[in-house]
Amino acid sequence: MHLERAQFPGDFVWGTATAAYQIEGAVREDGRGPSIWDTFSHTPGKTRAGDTGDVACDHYRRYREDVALMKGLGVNAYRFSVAWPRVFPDGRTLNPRGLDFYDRLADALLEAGITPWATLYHWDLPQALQNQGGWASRGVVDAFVRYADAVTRRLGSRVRHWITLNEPWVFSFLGHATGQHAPGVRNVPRAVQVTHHALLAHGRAVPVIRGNVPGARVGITNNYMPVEPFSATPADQAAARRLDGVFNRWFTDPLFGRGYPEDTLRLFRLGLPGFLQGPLFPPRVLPGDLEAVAAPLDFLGVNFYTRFVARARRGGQPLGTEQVRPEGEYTAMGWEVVPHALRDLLLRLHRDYAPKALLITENGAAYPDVLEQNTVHDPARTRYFQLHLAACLEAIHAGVPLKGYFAWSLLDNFEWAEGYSKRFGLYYTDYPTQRRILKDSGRWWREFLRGGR
Ligand code: GBH
Repeated sequence: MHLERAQFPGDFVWGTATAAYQIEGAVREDGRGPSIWDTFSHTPGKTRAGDTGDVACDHYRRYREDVALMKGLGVNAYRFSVAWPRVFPDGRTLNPRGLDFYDRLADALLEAGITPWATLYHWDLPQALQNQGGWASRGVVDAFVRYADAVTRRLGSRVRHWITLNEPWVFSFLGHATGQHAPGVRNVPRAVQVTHHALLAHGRAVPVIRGNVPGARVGITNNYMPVEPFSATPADQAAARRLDGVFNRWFTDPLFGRGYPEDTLRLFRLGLPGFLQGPLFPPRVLPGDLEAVAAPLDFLGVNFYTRFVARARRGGQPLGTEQVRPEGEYTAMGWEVVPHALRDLLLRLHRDYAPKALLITENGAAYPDVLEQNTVHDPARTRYFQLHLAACLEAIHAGVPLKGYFAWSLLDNFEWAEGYSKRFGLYYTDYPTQRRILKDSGRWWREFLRGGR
């Protein structure tokens, strides 16, 4: 495949991404308090093989080495997340030592010529706040704003790029409806309230961040799952439209001033047989909330991994909806490889919402990597990146203001409920020794990024 860096705009943002709980370890260092992921991963039966983030990639101690790895790859940006429980260990008392780490990290990145992009929340809520109701309680909004304020005051002179939340769909529904993620709550009827608190926390934090950071660039990252109908029948098209509301529009319409989509609101009241057993309560939205959620964004962050093919459940209840898994290529996560869905998604977000800028804040794939003779041959991952970068180029040529791409992930790490069994890294992490070994796909990235320079 002919793909060159020079085909992309000269000021394109090229980065890798990680998240605090997935890589840092050092869970008791420098006054850090427990997060809901510490509690969840230490609860028997919640993660594969009982894996936890206690040590992870030991990045908290090895961050200098990891910055050097990024420099070696030739990226010009790095997306990381700040661990809320390092900053507010008990949920309300500021712990400056927790911020010292991100201070050192930011300096190390800048020194290496790498622009830091910080995510404030990548799923590690302080356990103390969970004990007060967590995302299900409206009090979380003020707690998040205080946290965002503290972090951006401290880092704002050096970190200009801020992402408030990572994937509110995931932590709302997997955390509070299916219980596959922390805090492991299975309360489908109340899960929609969580989505509103998340979006409200985001919206209220945006002006606070702008106030603290000269020349701030502020956005949010959603996971997007384009939904395609299994067939052209009206029933399957309606099924796809239903899930598109639940996955995508619910988390995007309100950001762009349209409030919550009516059809999805109606659907929540009825429930989606085969998907979310209803009824789900509509969110309690107070006057002023929707205006706050719609705070103007500098960019919309897109995490893309796969699509969803939907069809109406045959002979079932009227709103029955189910997933179809077409023949094709799948990753080790069981996610279908469908690059055209990324191009279509970018075109659609541009057409329907016209954000000032779009960035791919995560894209990548897990494959069953094997370390042999100090290398990992992972041609499928290289191809995954190439195909998705080609899809990005098509979108750019069609006029989409796509400004950057972050590969998930810099190195193999704690893959949430899947523990260490799934590897997404450009570097292989040898957990017993904490050695990082560049995979073939990482080599490909290095050559790609070197070209056109
Ligand atoms: C991201 O979430 C996270 O931000 C990151 O921390 C994580 O390590 C990374 O992805 C890899 O998992 O089974 O066909 O229904 C990913 C969000 C949501 C993407 C669910 C795939 C389900 C696909 N995911 N989705 S399917």
